[in-house]
Amino acid sequence: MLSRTFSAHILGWTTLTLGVFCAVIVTYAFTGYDAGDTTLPGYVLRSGAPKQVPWRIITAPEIMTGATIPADTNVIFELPKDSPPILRKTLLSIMGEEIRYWGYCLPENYDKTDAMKVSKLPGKMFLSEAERKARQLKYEQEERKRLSLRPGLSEDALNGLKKAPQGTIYHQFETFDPGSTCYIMTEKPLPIGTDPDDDGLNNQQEKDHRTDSYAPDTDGDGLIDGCEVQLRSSPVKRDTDGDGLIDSIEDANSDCHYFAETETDPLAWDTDRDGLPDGLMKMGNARNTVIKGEDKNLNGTVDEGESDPRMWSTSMDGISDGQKYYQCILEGGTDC
Ligand SMILES: [Ca+2]
Ligand SMILES: [Ca+2]
Ligand SMILES: [Ca+2]
Ligand SMILES: [Ca+2]
Repeated sequence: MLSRTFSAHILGWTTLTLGVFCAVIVTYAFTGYDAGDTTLPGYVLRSGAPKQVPWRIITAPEIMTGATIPADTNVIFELPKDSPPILRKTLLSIMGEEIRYWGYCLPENYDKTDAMKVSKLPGKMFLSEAERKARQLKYEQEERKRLSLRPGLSEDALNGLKKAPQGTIYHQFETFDPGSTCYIMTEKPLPIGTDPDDDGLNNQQEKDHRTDSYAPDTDGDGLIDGCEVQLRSSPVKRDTDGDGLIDSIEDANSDCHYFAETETDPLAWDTDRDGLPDGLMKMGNARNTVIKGEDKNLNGTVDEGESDPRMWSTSMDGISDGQKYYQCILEGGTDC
């Protein structure tokens, strides 16, 4: 009985939204930016679509545990009613910077009869960063082509083309409201999910990275999981490159980016390539092991008796810190 009600409910809103989304697609096709040169909504949008594009529904409970949006599929997803509003970059991960996708959301209390009265579609459209870039490029190319047909137009005027006019690139919101129903089409698989521990990784990404979806900093190194994914350090390893400095010491300002001027590289054990590890590391072979490094007390600052892990030659005399270390050893030094 329960399952019958559930299927009826799913079917109900599927049929309802399918109609609307077909309308969206048709409308979309007439904007003239159908990305016809690429795989993205290309075959959905071209009139007389040559290929059958499958449909898939991702339910609110699936979004709560995490799911993967398949590529080249018409996907409808419903956001849980009792979760807080969620940022696009979290709900769909930060992969939109490289992956082209576009979508459309209907508000929670969407009423079909109201929608039919107005010519404008209810709800709003969202585009990934990569999709916006691609549309911008396409716009510029077309504009360039169109203008170059005009005689006497200077190269400067052509180069002056920067921004597509308002209304060409529709990207209308960054935060998804609870209970809304959305459509999405992506060129590559995308992780989707809620983020109960508020660490910037949705629950599917937490599964993919084997992190704890209820612990913001799974490995306890001081950087939250989402930050480590941006930084490309491991969210399950405190010292990703094994140089003795934990990841949050290397990303000193915790902005999730490696800044070469002031920080050491969390993905390289020898940032300045002077032959000495950033922190302290065991080196050598089974017969002869030495512990060496630059930031010997592993605190992220250059103290008395230490060399700078960001400088090949800390004293700037043309001799590398690594060479100085060997000189010190050869001279019988004990604290090199
Ligand atoms: Ca999370
Ligand atoms: Ca961490
Ligand atoms: Ca390092
Ligand atoms: Ca150095």
